[in-house]
This record gives sequence, C-alpha cells and structure tokens, in this order.
Amino acid sequence: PKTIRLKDYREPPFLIDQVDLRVELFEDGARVHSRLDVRRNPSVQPESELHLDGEDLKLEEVTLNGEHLSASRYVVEDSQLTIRDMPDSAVVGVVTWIKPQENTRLEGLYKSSGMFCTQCEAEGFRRITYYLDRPDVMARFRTRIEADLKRYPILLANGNEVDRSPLEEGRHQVTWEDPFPKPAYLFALVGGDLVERHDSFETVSGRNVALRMYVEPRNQEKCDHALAALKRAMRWDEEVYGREYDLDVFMIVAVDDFNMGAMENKGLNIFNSSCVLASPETATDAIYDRIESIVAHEYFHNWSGNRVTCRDWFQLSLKEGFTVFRDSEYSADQGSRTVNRIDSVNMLRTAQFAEDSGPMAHPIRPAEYMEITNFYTVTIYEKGAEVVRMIHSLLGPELFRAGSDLYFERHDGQAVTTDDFVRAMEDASGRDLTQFRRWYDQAGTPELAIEDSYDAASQTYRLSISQSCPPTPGQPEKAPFHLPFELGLLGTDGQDLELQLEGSEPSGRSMVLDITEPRQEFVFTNITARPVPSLLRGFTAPVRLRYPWTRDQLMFLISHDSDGFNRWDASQRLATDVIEALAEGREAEVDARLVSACSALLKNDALDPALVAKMLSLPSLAYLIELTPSADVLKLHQAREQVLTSLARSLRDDLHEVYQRHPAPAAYRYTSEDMAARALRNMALAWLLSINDEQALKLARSQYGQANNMTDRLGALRAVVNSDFAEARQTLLDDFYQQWQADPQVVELWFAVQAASPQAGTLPHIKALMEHAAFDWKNPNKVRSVIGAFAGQNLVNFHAPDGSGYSFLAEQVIRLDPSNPQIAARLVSPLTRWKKFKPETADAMQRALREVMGQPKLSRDTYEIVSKGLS
Ligand code: B3K
Ligand code: ZN
Repeated sequence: PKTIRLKDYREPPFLIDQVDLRVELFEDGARVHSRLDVRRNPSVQPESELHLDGEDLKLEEVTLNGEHLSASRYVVEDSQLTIRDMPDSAVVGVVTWIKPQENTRLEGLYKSSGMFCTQCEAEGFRRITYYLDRPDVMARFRTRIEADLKRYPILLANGNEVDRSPLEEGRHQVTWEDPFPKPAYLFALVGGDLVERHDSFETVSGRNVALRMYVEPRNQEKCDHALAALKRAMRWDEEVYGREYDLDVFMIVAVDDFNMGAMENKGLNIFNSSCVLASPETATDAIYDRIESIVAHEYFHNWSGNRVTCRDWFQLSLKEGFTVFRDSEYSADQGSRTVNRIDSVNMLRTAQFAEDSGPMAHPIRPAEYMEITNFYTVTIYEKGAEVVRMIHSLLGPELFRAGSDLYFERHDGQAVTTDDFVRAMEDASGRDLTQFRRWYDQAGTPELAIEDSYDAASQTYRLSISQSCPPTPGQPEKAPFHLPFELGLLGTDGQDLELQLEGSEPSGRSMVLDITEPRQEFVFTNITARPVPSLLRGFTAPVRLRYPWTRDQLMFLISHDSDGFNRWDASQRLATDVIEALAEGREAEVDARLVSACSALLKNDALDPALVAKMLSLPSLAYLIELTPSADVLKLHQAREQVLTSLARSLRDDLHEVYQRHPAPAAYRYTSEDMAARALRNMALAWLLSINDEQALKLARSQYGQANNMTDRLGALRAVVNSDFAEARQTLLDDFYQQWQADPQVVELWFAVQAASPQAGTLPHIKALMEHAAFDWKNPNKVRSVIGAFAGQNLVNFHAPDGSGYSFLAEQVIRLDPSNPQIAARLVSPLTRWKKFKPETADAMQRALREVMGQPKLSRDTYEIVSKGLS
C-alpha cells in the first residue's frame, strides 16, 4: 500500500457544483444513477483528464452531457474511472451497480438487519458511485431513492424532502434536496421499515425544527433520552457558541451494524444502536452518559465539521478535536464538571498516552498515512480536544468565543485547515500562537519535571519546570511546547495561599503559568511556611508530570485541595505508588495511609459522592501498565488485587454502611445525584465480593433480582461474575441471558461482562462465547463485546504468560480482516504495544503480530497497523 502525504496536497483539478443521484434499491443489489455538474477548477493548472474515485463498483454506463461516451474516451481501473479530453465543464453521467447485501465492510451502502444505510466517512462514497471523493470538493446533492413500498416505507437522505410518489410494481420514490454544499463523506441514505418518533425544537430566532428519530419497532421505547439530549445540545450550542441549526428537519437513525459510534451526515445522523437507544431497564448510567455526549457531538458537527469542513484528511482533528472539546464542555455543563474532567483525563492518560508512546504515535495533524480509517484515533480526537482546551485556557473564555465566532464566520461553507482555526483564534485575540502550533505537528507526550525549594529566610518558594518530549517514529528531536500550567499552593492549614510572583502583582489563589521554555523558574513571595504544591490543576495540558510527592503530601492533597480534579489525581497517585511498591517487592504490606485515606473518603459526606466514588476507584491495570516500563502484567495485577482485597477487609463495615446509606430509589432517574449513589453502592458491592463476603453475595443477589435499572442489575451481576462464587455466577448469567436474549444491546453487555472478567481461565470461556447463538461475526458490536473486551479490558488474561491470549487475538484478526478490515485493524492494536512489556512478553506479542503479517492478502488497514507495530 502506498503512503499518502500532507506535503503532496494539491487543490482538486475539477469541482462539482451539483450532484443528482437516483438510487434504486433491490433485493439483490442497487443501481445508482449519478449526474455530476463538473467544471474545471479555475485556480489550478488545467488537466485534460478527469479522475473519479470508485471501488467495488460495476460500471454500467458513462455519459458526457447526455451522450454515451465511447470506450476510447474513458478508462476503468481498480479504484478509478478516467475520462479523457474533459471539456471545461460538462454533465458527467455514471450508472453503477453495487451489492449492499454483500457489503460486510460497512463502508458505503450496506444492509443492516433488513434496512439499507450508508457510512461514507472517510472514503465510503466511492463505494456507491464514481466521484471526486475528497472533502475539499463540495456540492449540492439531490437524492431520489426508489424502493419497494412495503419493505422500505421509510426512505431518507440529507436535507429536506421535496417530492414523493408511488411507482409501478409496488415501488415508491422519495426525493431529498440538501441546500448546503457538502463533501461526499457527509452524504447519507436510509431505507427501511422503521418507526418514527417526533419531537420539535424552536431555535433562538424562532424557527421550528422537526426532530425525528427512526428506529426498528422493537426499539421505539428507547428514544426519549436521545431526543432530550438532542434538544439540550441544540440549546447549548446557541447559548455557548451562538450556533443555530440551519435546516427544517433533523433526523437520527439507529442501526445495529456500525463500525463506529455515530456519523454526523448533514441533517441525517446515523447512530450505532448502542450509542443512541436507552431505557432504564436496558442501559447503564455509563451508556446514558455516552449517548448524551455522542448525540451532542454529532449535533455539534453541524457547525464544526459540516458548515466548516476539512480541506483534506490530515486536518481531521480540525473537526474532531474541536467537536470533542465542545461535547465535553457540554457534558461538563450538564453534570459535575470535575467528574467529567476526571473521566476524560483518565481515558486520555490510559489510551492516548499509550498510543503516543507506541509505534502508531502521530501528531494531531499527521504528516502521512496509508489508510485514513486508521487515523480516527484517541490522538486525533482526545488529544486534539486537549489542544483546543489549551487554546481556551490561554485565551480565556471571552477571547476564545471571539475566535470561534471569527472562525465560523470567515470559513462558513469552506473546507479548511487546522492552521485556519489557529489563525482565527490569533486574529480575534491578538495572541501569538506560533510556538503553540507545534502541538499540531509534534507527536509524543511531553514530560514536565518539577523541582521546588523553600527558603524560610526570604519567605520565598521556588518552582522550576523543565519540559522534554520523548522521540516518536520519524521525530527524534522535539522543540519545546507552549502550554498553560495552572497551579495553587496549599498552606499548612490546607487553604490555598495568595499567589504573588516576584516582581508582580498578587494573582489570586490559583494561577495559570505560560510554559514555553525548556526550563523555567518561578519564585513566589510572602510564603511563610513550606507549602504543598497543587500542580497542573484541572489537567490544563496533556503532559506527564514528574514531582517527588511524598505519600504524606498526597494524603494532604486528598483531604484539602480546593481543586477537585487534583484531589482525585492525588488519590490515584497514592494508590499507584502503593501498588508499584508491592509489585516491585519493595513493600510487602499495603500502606496503612491508603487505608485511612479510603476510610475517610467512605465517611465523608461533605464531598460530592460522585467524586468520592471516583477517588475510591483504583487505577486500572491498563493505566498501571502504561506507567511502567517493561511491565510485568501479572505482578501488577496481583499487587492491585492485594490492595483491593486488603482495603475491602479493613473497611468491610464501612462498605456495608455505605451500601445501606445509598439505597436505590423507587424509580430510575438520570441525575448526577442518583448516579453517584449507584456508583458508590456498586463499588461497595464489588469490593466486598472481592473478599468473598457472604453477606455481600446476598445483597448482590437481591439487588440483581429487584433492580429497576440496568446499572444496578449489571453492577450486581459484574460483582458476582468477578468473584469466586462460581455457582452464583452461573445462575445469574443464565438468568440474565434468559431474560434479555431478545435485546441485542443487553446481550452485548452480557458478553462483555464475561469477556472482561479477570477470573482465571477466561480464554476457553471466550471461545465458547464465540460459538454462542447470539454471537455474530458480521456485527461489530458483538465482535467488540467479546474479542475487543477480552483484549482491551481483560488484560490479565489477555497477557497470560503462555501467550495464548496473543495467538487467540491474531487468529481472530486474520479471520475478520477479509470481511471487515476496519474492525480487524482496530482489534489488532493491543499487540502493537509490545515495547511496554518485559522481554518474554514482548517476544510473544511480536510473534503473534508476525503471524498476522504473514497472511498473503492483508487489507491496507491491518497491514498499516501491523507493519508499523513490528517496526
Ligand atoms: N465522524 C465520524 C467518524 C467516522 C469514522 C469513519 N471511519 C464520527 C464522529 O466523530 O462524529
Ligand atoms: Zn466527530
């Protein structure tokens, strides 16, 4: 496969103003008639040939201005159609025949449980018809869909419905027109027998927008949450960004087979069922939260992505980083800002830091790729959002808003670059972001090493901050980054001290430092005793922080820091320190200070219970591995278990008390308060079951049986499944399946609970799950909930010392690659992290990678990940 490079970007030689599609849907295929108004791009050197992208298409006809084109005027190759002697402008007509029924890649037009649907980002449109399939070609689309009326009463495409009529032979047509020019990746079409849920939204300027959600009849009771979230998001975008919706209708469709979470197609968002459908009985709090943020995310793309789109795919973070920042701020405004930040940072530090230190490390604006689908990464999304967040911190909310207003106004209707975004921020604020731009082209996680000293005589506290960034593939040396660093200093009473830098005015009790140099020193004056620093409050920059905290300092921060995020961070650092010391054999017993910190947290009713639950959660095994060079998974796991069980033993009574203090209310409510209570209750249960507490088993059984919501039911099930109560485990698992087998989303939870269980001997059980009637290789959610959960969340079993987890994964990747390369490439990536592990482990992981690499016909997707993973 060839490498595509940003430096080779050229403007398109031709532009398309208007696209007329007529799509005929049949049981054995689909015929696509396309008419393109093509003209030469006046701003580039003229080319005589027009090259249209196309893959897996059967070409039936080509016309130019309505005339059949003779065979000498065009050439059809594997992935393009070339028209020779192209006039300055012409109507190009193309008829293709495609097979959505056989499309297992789920890119382009495909069928999912009886309905037709599309996924065109990034390069799926070329699997529907020949086209200039690149985001800087923006056209108006008119789409006529024809299908059997009985089987496909609902026919949808982007924009507004402009025509509908019956046709012969029981067929009908519906025609849609999208007035906004858009790239082909935002095209969408749906045909099926779906029920429609209506709602409406009045925009700030008083326009009425029809909101419609389309789902299979069995899911019609699962739409309320998404519709409510959608309306909240629409209002929020008006209030916080001044962005109003622009069409008369906004549609959401739920489909069961989907490679990603959802897709922001103009006016017609398509969602993975698992990211949009919910009812209290079937979805957990985590799923409710996920739906809230994904619905908002896709809606926000209407401006950050659709009205202003990307010039090329190297700019992907322009829309994704910005939109993730927008959706996370939206979520923070709905519930607890601190807890939200904790969740984002936890995921960033676990998954993105791991990616950034592995073979696929890339800047948020990559310089090259083989397969763009592989670049829908935590780096592009989550680190991209952190970079936008830093601009927000550096500029402050008002100037940031001025910058985003300017960006939208200046570039509305255009396909632009991340540089255009930064320039708008600079122009609106007057700030110089030249050095800051390095975040867009340097990969890797910067490290900040902090040293401090206190001088009692002069009452000064000196803080020195040094930054460095480890090498990443193709980037041995890094230039210093510009980043905001928020901090506070805690006095002996635990209160924040007044901060005054030498030679400056006092600047409050928390301040943001501008870090730009390899090493900078800050001197704080009028400090009467040695303070405890609260560093990088709110995690203002995506960096690793090194400071020699003592456990007593961490204890102090846990009980006093006014910054909730840093309180949590201190709790994680303390637990990590204790676990690492046990894993390395430096300590034999769990430090009593950790026990007393947890005990105090369990009794604390002044703190937000949601924050308490987060602070009590031990760092995940994945995070511990990420922190450890040459990691020994088993040792880390055992140390973590030792901490968990010893905490549970020491705090047994407190845990029972917490459980009783947070009883389930009569009806499920999606509120921060109730969710926090559920989190604490289920955490207490899990801890108690980790020590085989018989009384807790009773509680778990009755919670399982009486729960009126999936969070509590699954919480009880998970705690039992992960415990040593083998009989109860099987009884509950069987009962759960009996009860929920008709609901694929719940069955996915059932699969995942088992696949992620750290109990020994999971692998044979996983293999058995893959033989289960409900398992389906063609459904990405099933593959993810069994194989993905095993390799991504069940690290102790995946990294079994005999290497069985690795060869199992390699085998599944090889099996999946021909039918769904996108999912196969995602699945294989845990194997590419071999450098993180001790030598024997690393060897076994590489062997598994080589097994995949040895396959004769690897997809471009998997080839890219595996070849980079072996280098
Ligand atoms: N933009 C889509 C991602 C599509 C990925 C296709 N490989 C979802 C999102 O970020 O909103
Ligand atoms: Zn997105």
